[in-house]
This record gives sequence, structure tokens and C-alpha cells, in this order.
Amino acid sequence: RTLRLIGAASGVGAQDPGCHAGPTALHRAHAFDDLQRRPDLSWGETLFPRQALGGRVAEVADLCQRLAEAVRQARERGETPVVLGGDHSCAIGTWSGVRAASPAPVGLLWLDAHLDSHTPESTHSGALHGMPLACLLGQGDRRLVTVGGPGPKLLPGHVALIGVRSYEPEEREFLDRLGVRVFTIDEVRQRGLPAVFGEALARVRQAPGGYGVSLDLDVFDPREAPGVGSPEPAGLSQTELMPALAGLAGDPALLALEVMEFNPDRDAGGRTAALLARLIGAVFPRRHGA
Ligand code: DIR
Ligand code: MN
Ligand code: MN
Ligand code: MN
Repeated sequence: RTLRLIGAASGVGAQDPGCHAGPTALHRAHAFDDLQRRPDLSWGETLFPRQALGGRVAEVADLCQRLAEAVRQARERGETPVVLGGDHSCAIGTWSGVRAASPAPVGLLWLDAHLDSHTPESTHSGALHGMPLACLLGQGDRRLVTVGGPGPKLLPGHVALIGVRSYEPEEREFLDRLGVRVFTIDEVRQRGLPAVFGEALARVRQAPGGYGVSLDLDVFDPREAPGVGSPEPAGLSQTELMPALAGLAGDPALLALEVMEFNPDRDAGGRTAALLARLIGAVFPRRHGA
């Protein structure tokens, strides 16, 4: 396959805008040098918010619209989009674009410390990166829900979350009511990641159009991935998650990957950038001789 990196340089969806610098920092990071030399990988455009639009929802909707278009075009060229954030509100663009390029419903594996399933009515913070999954399921501000076309972009039975440990009751109730499967960090600790990951994957793979992975870097423990927008203690280790992600390698049903919430300001020693490069290499290993 051919990988296409697309930057989503937005921090407008978060209270702390630091993730806006993520894609440009990665483009320059030494940790990304080997990746950028791969002949099967190219760096496409990086999208920036247009502040003149006035208002966060308008800016996020516009950015996600352009991102959805870039992702759709990449898919239609037969490429595999790898979207680098940016705060997680950009997910509305990525998965609306993947859905637009697919003839059938797609699944989504959401790896995150948070649920990201607030609505404008339920949110405590007002931050849009706390709402993208609800938007993709058809609930939220109309301007965000209609990015890439009308109608929900995901069906609840095709969505699973892993690693969740910080959320408000309203967003949990919303997902439970729809029947979205949430694997909290407690369930991971009880059953082990391989069992949980396998069950989540089986669920998202039921989607007839294939599936994607949305990885919020805060799913990792902040001791291993300090460079994130909203660190939450007691996350997954690389030792747990990397082998599970490596198991996706070569899966023809995997349509796209996004890695969100990278905040270079907090990335002491460049550890999170290095983790990110390893992660892309694990999911999409370079074929021998390619
Ligand atoms: C937070 C969002 N739960 C909120 N935080 C996120 O504002 O509702 N961090 N998504 O990654
Ligand atoms: Mn998130
Ligand atoms: Mn998060
Ligand atoms: Mn919250």
C-alpha cells in the first residue's frame, strides 16, 4: 500500500491550543526522518484553521470539511491516509472523508483516555475535541454533523473504544444508549489488552466497508507519552499496545489511521514524537525490498 501523511494543524477544538503545532513539529522531527525516506510514503498537505471565519465551530467545521476532502481523494487514489493532529475534533474530517470514499458503512476503533462523546448540551468544558465521536454518530452542532455530507458517518454497532478512564456521565449514557461498546481501562486491567483488543476489533470489522483506527495519544500512559493535549494518569503502556497495533499490519480492511492530540510543547525529550513514528511503522511496516 501507499501511505499518505496529512497534517491537521488545529488546536481550536481544545481549551489548550498547543496541539496546533503537532504536524509541523513532526515534519521536522528527527524521529520522523526514516519514515519520510520510505518510498511507499509521502507527506501530503498540512491543513491549518482559517481564523477569519470567526467562531470555533465555524473554524473546526471548515477545517474538517477540507480534511474530509483530502482524505476522500487519497482513498479514491488508492492511498492509505495517515492523519496527524492536531486536537481530536479533526476526527470529524478524517472519518467523514473515509466514509465518503466508501460504498458501504465503515467501522472505527477509538483508542482514547476520553469518550469524546459530548453534545453541545452535555459538555462541561465547551471544548469541541470532547465531541467528535458524537458528531460522527450524528449528534451535535449541525455544521459539524454535516461535514462531508448529511447523515451519521458511523453506525453504533461498528464502533468500539479502548482505554477510557476520564469522562462525564452524560457522554457515557449517550454511548450506552446507542449501544457503542466501551472498554474502560479497568476492563483492560481485568481481562488483559489482547482479549479486549480482539473483541473490539471483531466488532469494528463487522462493518462491510472496512474500518479505521483513531488513536488519541493520551490513551498511553503520560510517563511514556508526555506530549499530549490532556494527559491522564494510568494509561496503556507501549509494551501492551504496540503488539496489538502490529497485529493490524497487512489487514486489507484497514482503511486509514489517525494519530491525534500530539502537543510538542509538552514532549520533553521528543519521546512522544518517537513513539508516534514507531507506531506508524508498527501498523504499516515497510515491506521487504519495498
Ligand atoms: C474533555 C475532552 N473530556 C472535555 N478532552 C479530551 O472537554 O469534555 N482530551 N478529549 O483528549
Ligand atoms: Mn480524544
Ligand atoms: Mn483524549
Ligand atoms: Mn470531559
